[in-house]
Amino acid sequence: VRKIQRNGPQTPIEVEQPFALKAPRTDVMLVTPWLAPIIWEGSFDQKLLDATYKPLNFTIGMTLFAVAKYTRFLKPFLESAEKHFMQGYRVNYYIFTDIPEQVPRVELKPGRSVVVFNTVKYSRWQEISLRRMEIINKHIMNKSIREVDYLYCLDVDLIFTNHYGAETFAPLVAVLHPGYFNILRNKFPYERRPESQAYVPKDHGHFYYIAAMLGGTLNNIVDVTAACHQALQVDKVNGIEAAWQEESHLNKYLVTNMPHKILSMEYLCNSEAPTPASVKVCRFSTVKKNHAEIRAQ
Ligand code: UD2
Repeated sequence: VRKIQRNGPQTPIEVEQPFALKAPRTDVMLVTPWLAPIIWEGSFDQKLLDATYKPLNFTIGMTLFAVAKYTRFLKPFLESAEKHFMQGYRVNYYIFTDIPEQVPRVELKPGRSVVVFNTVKYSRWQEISLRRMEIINKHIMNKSIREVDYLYCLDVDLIFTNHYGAETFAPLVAVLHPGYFNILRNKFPYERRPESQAYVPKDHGHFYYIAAMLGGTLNNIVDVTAACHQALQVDKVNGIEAAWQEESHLNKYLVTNMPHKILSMEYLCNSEAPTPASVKVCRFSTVKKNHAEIRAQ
């Protein structure tokens, strides 16, 4: 894993002057109690970030699972990513599928590539998302995924609708769940049975994160996927499945291993619910789907 240095831009660029006594936004939380930034439109300067990070020539990895009928989401997903995701950076899309012949040919910009890995189709749809942690971990450990500076692990039934770039870089980054950003933590859908490894007591936790996106450096992704995989295995042996499968285990992990950066709901908009007033720009949105029709039987 390459050492990531954060330099300033090589030549000074003109940006609006920030003032210590003037918050760029006053309607939302911009920094957590453990001092991690929360990313919202208006809280960052894209030009300044790109001038800082583009010279470092980063390669960004992305894992995507498209098993059984979910291969149909690949084309719109990749086409939208080519328009909005990490423009001007090198990107490797790592696609895990049981039907490699259904991976579409999408025109990619220079420096961007698709790598396809075969994966098996588990009989239960829950098993497909549950196994992602294990499979991603294995592919980093056996070096099938390497030489990426940041890795993003994403659901495939989504599309990019706006800029999604360097403002999301962090050792470990997670996204606020669009359904639970403004409720008391005792109402978060954490796993509440103490018998599960994903158990979170009602008075614990800070935010509820969505499992459709997890990002970070390879060593951080190795740690989180290993911890979740191990917890999932213990639950399996004990005959218990957490309420929201790997999302419950991810949330449990993030209660104590707090992310270094949090992305607001701009980075995961629910296209089937009204957009909250605080969301000025939707960058990554769910795609309408018929769960019963599409899930593996
Ligand atoms: C939610 C979460 C998801 C995961 C899941 C666990 C959102 C937007 N996503 O998604 O991250 O926590 O709950 O229950 O809230 N997949 C396949 N083939 C299948 C089934 C799933 O490839 O037959 C993959 C695919 O990449 C998909 C992902 O697994 O995007 C998550 O599965 P889902 O989209 O069916 O689950 P969903 O929408 O309930």
